[in-house]
Amino acid sequence: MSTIPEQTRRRVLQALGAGTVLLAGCSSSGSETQQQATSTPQTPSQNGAQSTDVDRVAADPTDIPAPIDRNTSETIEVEMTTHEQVAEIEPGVTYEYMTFDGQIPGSMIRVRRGDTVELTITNDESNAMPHNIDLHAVRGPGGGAEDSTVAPGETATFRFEATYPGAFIYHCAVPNMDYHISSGMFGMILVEPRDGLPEVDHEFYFGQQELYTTGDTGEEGHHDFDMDAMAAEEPTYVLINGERAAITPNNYGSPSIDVGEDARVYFVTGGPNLDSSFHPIGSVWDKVYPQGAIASDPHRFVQTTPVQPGSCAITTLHAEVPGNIKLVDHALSRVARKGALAVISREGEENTDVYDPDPA
Ligand SMILES: [Cu+2]
Repeated sequence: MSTIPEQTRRRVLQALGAGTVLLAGCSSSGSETQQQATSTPQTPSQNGAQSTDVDRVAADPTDIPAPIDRNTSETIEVEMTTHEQVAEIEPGVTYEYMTFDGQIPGSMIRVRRGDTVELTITNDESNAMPHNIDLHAVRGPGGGAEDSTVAPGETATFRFEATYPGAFIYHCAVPNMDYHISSGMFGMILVEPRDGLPEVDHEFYFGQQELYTTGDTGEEGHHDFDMDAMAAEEPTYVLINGERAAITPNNYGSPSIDVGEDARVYFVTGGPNLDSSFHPIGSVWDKVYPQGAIASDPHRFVQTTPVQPGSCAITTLHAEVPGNIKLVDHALSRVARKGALAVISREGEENTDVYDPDPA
């Protein structure tokens, strides 16, 4: 079985030649970093949940940069930090996640077409593994990955011009990238068109990934990563924002919009392997920009839009009646059994022309 993180880490580090290849071209002190990169991580207990490093890895779907309101190009400095942190997938079930900026999906980067982005990535010194970042908004080797690989404690910077608009995934791209993405290392960079996006009342940000663990779904205790389950593409969990039903009224709460308002939803699928069949139960996507291709005309009145691993969608919905909208992967066993659920609530007066729950 190739399931124990310690073994995995050793293999990753071995494969990468951590302390030699990794350190070439990086800016911080080599010997210190090598020591950290090859140190033995804590061996997790198989019999009980671990103590958590953080209470939450689920990104707040409303915590995104404001729409861009300028008509000139700028140089945007972006700083990101990678983390390896134990948190709960659901109550009583712990896992050692990997994240950009401690959240899943990672912090949204928002720039304007023509901007220059100076991206600095720091691998937190408490980590055990190397990380990097590949952004699909980058024309360059590995989407930046080749020049951003950092061992624990190191920092790297590269610069690129956002030459084309759209919503693009970014993800870790070290050799075991599928393991890192499954563990949470993905997010979105939004490159707005020069003229910006149409105004909406609300914007929300969600991301889906599937997690492959040694435990069964819901089995209390600490779960390690399961390479064999990943190779078979049989996940234990399918998650929106990194935890089971994280953004729902019974968990961290749901964002709400009023009847009459529009919301734009940015959605990124990390995978590493499964498509999302992204559907709003109780509504429709009034507009969809498939694959986040905002330079094209949107599709109209779409029920379910596929969002493949390594891709995004930009969708909008209009609230005409009150009540919850459940955001799901319409491969519904992933919702009923594996956790892929988020909620946007609609508040306001009934509109019985559109929907009458109790006609006389
Ligand atoms: Cu990584």
